[in-house]
Amino acid sequence: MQPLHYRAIFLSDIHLGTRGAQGAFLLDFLTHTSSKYLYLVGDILDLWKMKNGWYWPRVNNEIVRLVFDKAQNGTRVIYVPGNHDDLLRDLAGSEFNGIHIQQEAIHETADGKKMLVLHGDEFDSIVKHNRWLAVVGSGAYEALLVANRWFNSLRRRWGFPYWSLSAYVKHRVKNAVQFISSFERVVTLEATRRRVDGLICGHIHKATVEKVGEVLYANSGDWVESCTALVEDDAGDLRILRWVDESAHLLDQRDVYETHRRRPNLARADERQWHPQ
Ligand SMILES: [Mn+2]
Repeated sequence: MQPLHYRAIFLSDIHLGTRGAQGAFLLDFLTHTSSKYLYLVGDILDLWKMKNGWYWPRVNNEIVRLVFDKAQNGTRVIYVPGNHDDLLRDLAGSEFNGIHIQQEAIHETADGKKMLVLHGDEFDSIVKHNRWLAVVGSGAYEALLVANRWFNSLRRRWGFPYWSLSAYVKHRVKNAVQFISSFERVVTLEATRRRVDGLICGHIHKATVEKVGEVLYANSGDWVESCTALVEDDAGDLRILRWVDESAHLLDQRDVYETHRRRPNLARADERQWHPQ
């Protein structure tokens, strides 16, 4: 069966190594999609967690193997490290089995837009009132992610699809909203300064594609709460793909063309594909 094909896929803030990482959904996404370019836009491995409480279920190995597989089979994989995997920044300019590590990248879309790709923590010192960022990575945030996991395992047991409690709470916090809008402003100033058409980043766990003035601002979101990817189609259009919400529909649509066969409910993919041991 053919995977869903995109010209480029951007993923960020997967935080592999933490219990919050939604590895099963990510493996499902990587299995069912292919692309010419795959950008890993930082905080992919959570190396901060290596010091204490490194969490590495078997699904993580499958994810890593699949990414290397793609790199060996025609996908150009570019890894732009973030603040949680900043150790890899020392390796910028190197290549490992087809994975190119770069401090930042310029991605040119099919319709010729020049997009600056970086993680986004570069702006932390500029963005004021970043109280939300203090929450990200703190005990309160971890607690929220734990609650989110319990909440969703109950939902799953009762047959409801995945729903991000922590993302919901975050968007209700006024500080977070203020922080996100000032982050977006700073990002777009940087794009103007660098004379690019737009900027692609992660870091704040808030996926979006929007025009801010003349600048196209895109954020690939995260895989600890929202399970989002930024994708570019062959025309050069960028959009956010919310895998948990859209995968069943996208794969169904494809199957109507290909095999006329319905697929099982992907909201249960994590139960079907691997069993923690
Ligand atoms: Mn980050």
